Amino acid sequence: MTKPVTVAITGAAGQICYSLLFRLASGETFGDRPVHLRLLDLPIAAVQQACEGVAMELRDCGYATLASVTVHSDPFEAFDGINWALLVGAKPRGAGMLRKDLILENGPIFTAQGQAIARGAADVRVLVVGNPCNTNALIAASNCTGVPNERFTAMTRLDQNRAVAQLAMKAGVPNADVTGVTIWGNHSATQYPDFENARIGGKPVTEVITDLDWLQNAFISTVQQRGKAIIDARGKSSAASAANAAIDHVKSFEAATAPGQWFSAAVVSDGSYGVPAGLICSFPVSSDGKGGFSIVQGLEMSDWAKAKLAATVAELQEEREVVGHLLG
Ligand code: NAX
Repeated sequence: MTKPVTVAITGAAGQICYSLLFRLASGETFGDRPVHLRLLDLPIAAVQQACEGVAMELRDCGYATLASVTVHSDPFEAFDGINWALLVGAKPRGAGMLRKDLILENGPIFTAQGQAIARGAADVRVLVVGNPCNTNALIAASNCTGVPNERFTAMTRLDQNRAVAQLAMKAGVPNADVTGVTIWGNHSATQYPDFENARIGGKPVTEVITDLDWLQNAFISTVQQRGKAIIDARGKSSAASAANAAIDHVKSFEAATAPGQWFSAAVVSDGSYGVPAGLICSFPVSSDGKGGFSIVQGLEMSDWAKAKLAATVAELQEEREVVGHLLG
């Protein structure tokens, strides 16, 4: 019999989770493994009731792979014995709110959840989606005694998927032809989407898209600003595409990465590419499919690209200073 997987998801009453939970339960993410879902959200009656409604709908799908779904307001209860924690829940950035204020507002959520994961879960992997996700992952990891920092990751897969789509559209090819796209740094407007190491139909991107000005300017800023563009167009932040990226992230860590390929995820730096050790920074990552992963080494970067990486790493360092008092 295949081994069950227990997944806790925070922010379960929110809009990303409404697109995410069904794809965790359906077999799409974990194959034929029975899935136990723990839905965690705030201890507010209306919020808990909304979670119960989502749980009812999950049951109503009749998925062969959904073993159980439970609703929680206590993180210690929700994180007990889990295999994956998907930390989606956070307060959204309000109008006129500075990034620093958002960091200080959401940081404490991740100190408490880090402590709860430490108490409950010996064999857990964590994906932080709630923003600012890199720094929130750093806070959770540093408050989670006994769980290695390597188990904490943050989501830049949506940025990677956005970059793939932009390159494919510009080149007039299917998305599947675009490979080797890396998002470096922070999931923020300073992120660096790397086209220098990406390929289209097996050729370097710069051989297929010869407009270097477009690559260095319009392409990068479109990916960096895509979240805002979605809010402007839809009146709400990305939800289905964010859920899709979270599924991609989990699947990529669960599977063995094909030789010579990689995916983007924010993971704890070991000093690779000059990124200070300990920062949760987006890198090219390769998974061994057995719970281990490595930062892919040896990608070449022009001086122009190195400056882009330095800028986004500087922002991560500033964020680490802002939350210094929350780091355990
Ligand atoms: P919603 O506002 O729809 O839902 C958030 C949910 O989190 C709410 O149900 C709220 O009650 C819950 N919540 C708040 N504090 C909590 C806590 N301490 N414990 C448990 N639940 C808690 O937001 P949604 O659109 O679902 O977005 C969730 C987060 O994802 C936001 O922080 C957002 O900024 C972030 N995003 C991250 C992305 C990424 O690529 N890393 C992209 C999409 C999205 O912007």
